[in-house]
Amino acid sequence: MGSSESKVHVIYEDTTDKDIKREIRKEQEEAQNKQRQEKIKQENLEAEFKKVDLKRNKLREYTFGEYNHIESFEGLDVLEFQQPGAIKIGVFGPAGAGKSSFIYTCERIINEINRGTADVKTEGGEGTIRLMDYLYGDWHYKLVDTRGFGTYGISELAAFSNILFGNVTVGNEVDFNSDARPAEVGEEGDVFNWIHSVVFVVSAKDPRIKQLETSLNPMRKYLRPRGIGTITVITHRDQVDESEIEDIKTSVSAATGSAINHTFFVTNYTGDILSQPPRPDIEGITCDVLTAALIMGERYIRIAMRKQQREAGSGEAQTIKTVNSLFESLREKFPIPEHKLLVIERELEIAGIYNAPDLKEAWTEVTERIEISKPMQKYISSVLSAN
Ligand SMILES: Nc1nc2c(ncn2[C@@H]2O[C@H](COP(=O)(O)OP(=O)(O)OP(=O)(O)O)[C@@H](O)[C@H]2O)c(=O)[nH]1
Ligand SMILES: [Mg+2]
Repeated sequence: MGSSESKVHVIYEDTTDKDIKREIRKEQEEAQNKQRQEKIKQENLEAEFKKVDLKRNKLREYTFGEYNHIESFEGLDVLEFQQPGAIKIGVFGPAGAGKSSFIYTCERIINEINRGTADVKTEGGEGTIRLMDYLYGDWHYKLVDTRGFGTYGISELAAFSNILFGNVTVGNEVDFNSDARPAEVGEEGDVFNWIHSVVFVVSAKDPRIKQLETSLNPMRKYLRPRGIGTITVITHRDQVDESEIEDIKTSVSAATGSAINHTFFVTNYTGDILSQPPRPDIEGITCDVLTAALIMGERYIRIAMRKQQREAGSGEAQTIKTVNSLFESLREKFPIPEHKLLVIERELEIAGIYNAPDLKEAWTEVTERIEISKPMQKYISSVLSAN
């Protein structure tokens, strides 16, 4: 072998120590990362709870008239609404939809108690039969739990209307088989005893959800001419896929007649999760529902009291003109294409304005916020001043 052949020296370095150190560093970094993420998660959760607390406190300190310009109630005796439990939020919907669970959830949030008192259906149980009110406290509103709809026939419509106008008193059974008829215009009595805000509750898992638009037709037809706007709560969000949410919302909002921004998708607190810590997602949205219901309630009380004031002045029953019928009379007078008015009607609905008195009162604000051409503004204000 030639001398050109050189020996290769392989030096073995003991890297065990280095590897261990690297491993330790990696573990430390991972632990720090995890800690940082936990901290961010905790901070986010605290921020969410702070937001919920603001909403909750606002609801606990709420006094009647706060959500509308108080001047818009001028000349109306609203003093009796400024006391605990005065504004009644009625909770209606199909049997087993989650009405009582929604109330139970509200009780947990507003009253901050660990166990709500609402009568939630248990396995094999019968569900709610009697009209009951909940949410006792200093708050100026309460929630009224009702019996679930099943047949949507005339007797259920009659019971619905009699609850709305205070003819079924708390503690009494809701009779779905009586031959009573729905309360007619002029038969409604004292506004103070009415239900002032209607919340429809529908389960996203209701097997009859597709038929609901037809089933609820009589209720929608009853509410519309009376100028009663509604809020909708879709329950069981925990049991549907995120991708289905928008479609369900659209079809349920068409069924109940609530505007899309008055349609809320919720998960209720139910028996199983009671022992779990409070959830800001559940609490935030539930507070939003109650706030929307109070806004609608105030408006309804205002138009109902104004209507009764006019009736007392004129000595005859008056009907409330809806935005839809107002626009129909506009089209009879002027050659306006229907679609142009439909767009405005939809915008007004989103703003929670369903009837002529509301539109009249909010008119300046409406012209500032909704795009309506000058000639169209003139047409609308001409029919408004005639109403
Ligand atoms: N997973 C889940 N279950 C719910 C939700 N809301 C209600 N439930 C369950 O649905 C069932 C019916 O709920 P209730 O609150 O009694 O329904 P209801 O509308 O008051 O029923 P009736 O009084 O019979 O008309 C109960 O077993 C609840 O635990 C929800 O958001 N998610
Ligand atoms: Mg119930």
